[in-house]
Amino acid sequence: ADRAATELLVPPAATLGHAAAARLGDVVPAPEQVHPVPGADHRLGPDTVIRVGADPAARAVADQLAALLRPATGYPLPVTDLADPESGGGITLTLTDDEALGPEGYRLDVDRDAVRVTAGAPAGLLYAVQTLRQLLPAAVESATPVPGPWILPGGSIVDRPRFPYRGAMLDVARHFFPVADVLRVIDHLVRYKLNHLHLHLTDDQGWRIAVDAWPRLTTVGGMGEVGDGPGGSYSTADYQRIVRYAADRHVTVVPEIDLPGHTNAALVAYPELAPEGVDPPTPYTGTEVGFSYVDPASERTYDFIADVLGEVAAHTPGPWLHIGGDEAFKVKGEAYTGFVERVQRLVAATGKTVVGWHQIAPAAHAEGRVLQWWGTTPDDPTTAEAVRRGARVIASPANLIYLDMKYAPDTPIGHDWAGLIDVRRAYDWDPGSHLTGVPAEAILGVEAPLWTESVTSLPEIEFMLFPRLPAVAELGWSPRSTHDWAGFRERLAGHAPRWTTAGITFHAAPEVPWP
Ligand code: TNX
Repeated sequence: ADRAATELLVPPAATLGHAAAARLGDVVPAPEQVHPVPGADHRLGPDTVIRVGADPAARAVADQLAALLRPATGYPLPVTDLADPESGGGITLTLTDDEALGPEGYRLDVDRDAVRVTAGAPAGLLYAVQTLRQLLPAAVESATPVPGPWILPGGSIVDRPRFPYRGAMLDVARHFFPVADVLRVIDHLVRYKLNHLHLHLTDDQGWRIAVDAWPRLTTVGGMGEVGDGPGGSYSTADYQRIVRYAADRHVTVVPEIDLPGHTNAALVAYPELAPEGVDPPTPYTGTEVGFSYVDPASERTYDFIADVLGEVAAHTPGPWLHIGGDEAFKVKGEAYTGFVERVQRLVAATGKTVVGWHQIAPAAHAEGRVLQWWGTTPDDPTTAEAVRRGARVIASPANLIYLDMKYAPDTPIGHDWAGLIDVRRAYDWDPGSHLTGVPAEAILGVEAPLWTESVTSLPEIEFMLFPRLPAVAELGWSPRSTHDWAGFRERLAGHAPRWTTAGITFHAAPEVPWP
C-alpha cells in the first residue's frame, strides 16, 4: 500500500504507441504496490522466450501470454521449460509457495535482462499477464504485426485483490446473446482481473438453458425476447463451452434461475406450474416485471426446481447457484420466505452455495448464503439483520453500478430508474463501507449487472460496459489507499487506444481526458 503518491499523478498516456515505455503504475485496476526502477526497462525481441514450470495450469497461462503477444509483435515467443538450460532471460512464470500473495496475487519484476512473474497460484500468473499487457504499447492489441519497439517499464509490482468476488452480470433472457458474445465478455472481464460472470439465464421473456428433464423450457420457453427478435437458448454443450472457456481464464460462472417470479417463459412451456385460476400464460415480449410466478403451494413446483437446479449444478464447475428471488410481487410474506427456504435447501442438496437478490434476506439463514444487494439507499435493516445471521453480501447498488443505467440523459440506450451513472459515479464509492450496519468483512465483493431490455447486440453490450466495467474492477481489486478519481481517469484514458485497436466499442465519457 506504500505506492508513491507521485505514481497517482500520471500524465495522459501520451507515449502509448511510441518508443518510450509506459509508466509502471499505468495499470487498471491500480496495483497494490508499484516500485519503478529507472533505467531497468525491458525490451521484447524476436528472440524472447516464455519460460514456465511443469504445472499444466501455469503452462496454460504461458500459452495465453504467447497468444496475446504474437499477433502484434510477430515474434515466435516459444513457450519453453523453466529448467531448459538453453533459454536464459525472457519472461519467466513461476509458481511459489509464498502465501503472502494469496490465491490471486502476483509479483512482477522487470529489468533489462529478464521479466520475472511469480504467484502462489495460476490465477495470479494470469493477472500478472494482464498487467504486462497493459504495460506494453496499445498497439499490442493489434491482430496483425505492427512495428515495436515493445518496451516494458522497469521495476516491480506486488499486487493482489481486495475482494475475492469481482464480477459482472449479463442478462441473456431479455435479449439472447450467442455463445461467441458471452466468450468475448469473459475476455473483457479477464482484462480487468474480474473473476465472476453471473448469467441471468431465465426471465419472463425467455428461458435460455436446456434442462433435459423439462425440454419445453428451451424449445418453447426459449423462443422470443424483448421486442420481436427470435430469442434462443444454450444447449448443454453450449453452456459447457462457456463454463470451460471461463474456467480456463479463472472466471467462475454463476448461473441464475430466477424464482419464484420472472418465470413467465417457464409457465408458457409448462402451464401446469402456474397457480390454478390464473389466465393461461402467453409469450411475453414487453419489459414489465413482477406479474408471473410459479405456484409456491404446489409440490410439482419443487419437483421442477429440484430437476432444474440439479442439472444446472451438474454442469457448473463453480460453487454458486443464484436463485433470483427479486420482484416476486405476487408471492408475499410467509408464502415467499417459505418458498425461498425450501429452494435454499434444494440448492444445498446439489452441493452448491446459494446466492439470491437481497429480497431473500428475510428467509432463514442457509450455510454460506450470499445476498446480492441492488438497493439504491444504503439503509437496509433487513439485509443488515441477515448479515448478522451469517449472510455475506455482493454489492451491486443500482444507482451506482447498474450497467443498464444511462450515462447521461442523451445516452441512446438504457434506463434511468436508478439514476444516471457516469464514469465518476460508477467509480466514486466504496463497496466495503456502503451498506449501513454491514461490516467490510461481510462484503464478498462487487458485481455490475447488465440488464438487457434495451441492449440488443455485442457493440451495445460493450458500449454500456466500457468504461464503467474498469471502474468496477478497480473497486473490486485495488486497495482503498489507491482510490483517486483524478489518477483513475488519467489511467483509464490511456485505454481508449487499446479498445479501439481491439475493436471494442466504448462510450467516450466527457469526464475522462481521452488522448
Ligand atoms: C430490476 S434489479 C430488475 C430487473 C430489471 C432491472 C432493470 C433486479 C434484481 N431486477 O428485472 O431488468 O431492474 O434495470
